[in-house]
Amino acid sequence: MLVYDAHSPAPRCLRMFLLEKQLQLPAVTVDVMTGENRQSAYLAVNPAGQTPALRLDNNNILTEAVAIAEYLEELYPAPVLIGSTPEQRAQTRQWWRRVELNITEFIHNAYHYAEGLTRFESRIPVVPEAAEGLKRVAQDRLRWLDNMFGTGPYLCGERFTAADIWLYVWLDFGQSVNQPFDQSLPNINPWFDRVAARPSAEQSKTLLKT
Ligand SMILES: N[C@@H](CCC(=O)N[C@@H](CS)C(=O)NCC(=O)O)C(=O)O
Repeated sequence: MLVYDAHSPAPRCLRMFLLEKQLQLPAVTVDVMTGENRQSAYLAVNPAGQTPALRLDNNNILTEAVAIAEYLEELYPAPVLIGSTPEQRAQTRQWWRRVELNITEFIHNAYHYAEGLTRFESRIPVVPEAAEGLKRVAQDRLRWLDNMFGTGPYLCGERFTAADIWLYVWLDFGQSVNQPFDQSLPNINPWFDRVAARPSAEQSKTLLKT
């Protein structure tokens, strides 16, 4: 297998997932800053032009960090990051979807339309006038998530899962691009510090070894 890695949040989600899985996979780095991912060589890997991607041993390519994580969990079930029973897996996916559909996608698009505009306007359709609204929705939905947070310590209770990884990485990214989250949220704040204290949080800032 070969990971197409990059200095960006979706690849960092995968890196943190791999670290928690204690999995070391060969990797190459794609320079998303200069747009290497939008050139023909990488488009032949992923026609969507996005990172991360995973080349399988049969040369087929998987994209979408969530799909790659699901694939790796099936190949390497332990340590468990999605679930070891149908109910656990469904629970993780429930929180994962709440996180992606309501929060991280909004953070991501708001970034494309505001702080990342000059980089992205030549790559994707951009709607600068939507940026402030998207930022507000992400913050509102984070409050909504905070209200639904159970007794913790993680989104799925006692289990640390991929849903925690995704939310953590994107909130951390948000803080670096003028989308800080509300530091008074009673559940998300201690949860964020708890996840930040995991070695994989710091280590995932570093690109995979090539
Ligand atoms: N939904 C995709 C998003 C992939 C994505 O947007 N990747 C970004 C980095 S976070 C990227 O490659 N951006 C560079 C570009 O779009 O040109 C996933 O989770 O894998």
